[in-house]
Amino acid sequence: MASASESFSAPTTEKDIEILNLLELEDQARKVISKGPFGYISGGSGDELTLRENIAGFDDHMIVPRYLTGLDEPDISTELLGVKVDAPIFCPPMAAHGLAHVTAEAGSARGWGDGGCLYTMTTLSTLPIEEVVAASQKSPKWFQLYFAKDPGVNRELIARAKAAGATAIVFAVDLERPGNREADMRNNFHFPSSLGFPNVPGVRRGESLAEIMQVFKHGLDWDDLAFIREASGLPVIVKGLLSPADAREALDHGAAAIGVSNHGGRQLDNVPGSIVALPRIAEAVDGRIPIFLDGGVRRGVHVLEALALGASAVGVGRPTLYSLALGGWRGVHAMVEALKREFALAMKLSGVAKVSNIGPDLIEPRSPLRVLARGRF
Ligand code: LAC
Repeated sequence: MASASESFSAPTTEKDIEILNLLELEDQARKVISKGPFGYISGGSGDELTLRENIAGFDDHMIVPRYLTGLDEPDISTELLGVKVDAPIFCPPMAAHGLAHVTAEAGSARGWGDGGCLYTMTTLSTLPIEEVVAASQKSPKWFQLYFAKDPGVNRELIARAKAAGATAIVFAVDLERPGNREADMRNNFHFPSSLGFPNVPGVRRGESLAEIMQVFKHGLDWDDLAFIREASGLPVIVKGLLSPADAREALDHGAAAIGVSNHGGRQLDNVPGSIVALPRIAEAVDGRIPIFLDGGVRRGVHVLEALALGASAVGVGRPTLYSLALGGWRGVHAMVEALKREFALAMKLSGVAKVSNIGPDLIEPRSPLRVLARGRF
């Protein structure tokens, strides 16, 4: 289709990378990922208000540390829906890792798995579910489902994910059609025809995301959650919620967890940053089921803040693809370890011994005037 897609080649480097912080990975990755794919990965929708708010929203709270607690080394391990992990960070669902590196999802899953963390396999991965799992036996896995029009396809995908060891299904509810992504329009971005989406019959090579999404159901409703629960027998995380009312609906319809997310600022623009939406959702859920959050997590203190506001763990999306592009699985592993180190340091310096001790008493809101004064709005 688009001529740019025909000349596509993904980075191949496999090496440890030096990471000062996760924010800097984007500029480094821009130099090695082709223009169209980089625009697709990094871009948000519309004016990218939500894309920016995802990170900036973390400024709205301050951490209030405690001292003389006798704490030496904090324990950063935790449990996600019954699965033990080394840290409350995970790889959230993202499509087409093959845009960032030749090893694609196999590289990302291995990097996260070697870091002792959970990886989310996806419907729109550029490798089959089974190959992703084979490359990363160590890591626990969830499977993200885009709900196909054909129920047989959904059953088949769920069965394969279960056979591959997925312990939960992530039902992504916020992308029946792509948001207003101007970078993709400017670049006339279509997925390169050298990359396929082997998990989903009916998705052709060289298509745009809007074309691909024709395979999936438009007009999703709560019955579709019931279908997934019944077909999988697994806990289902309803991902993409920003409204407390939807969180209550999800609870009523048997969701095992809520994924607070605005799809990386790629869907509707000018919705709240994930961390901004979290407190009201946490209030609605009131501890009955876990809440996971993704969007804008770049710092150890961000992880701490999200957990203090009610999340059980946080997904770290774009930095996964950037570190994959820069160093393959070794790059991803380095990124995961860097964030674990920052998070452990944040726990240590705020006097928190274990993840389950992180609570609302650890933070306080920054005054709205201070936030305004920095020109955020
Ligand atoms: C995205 C999808 C496919 O491009 O998750 O945001």
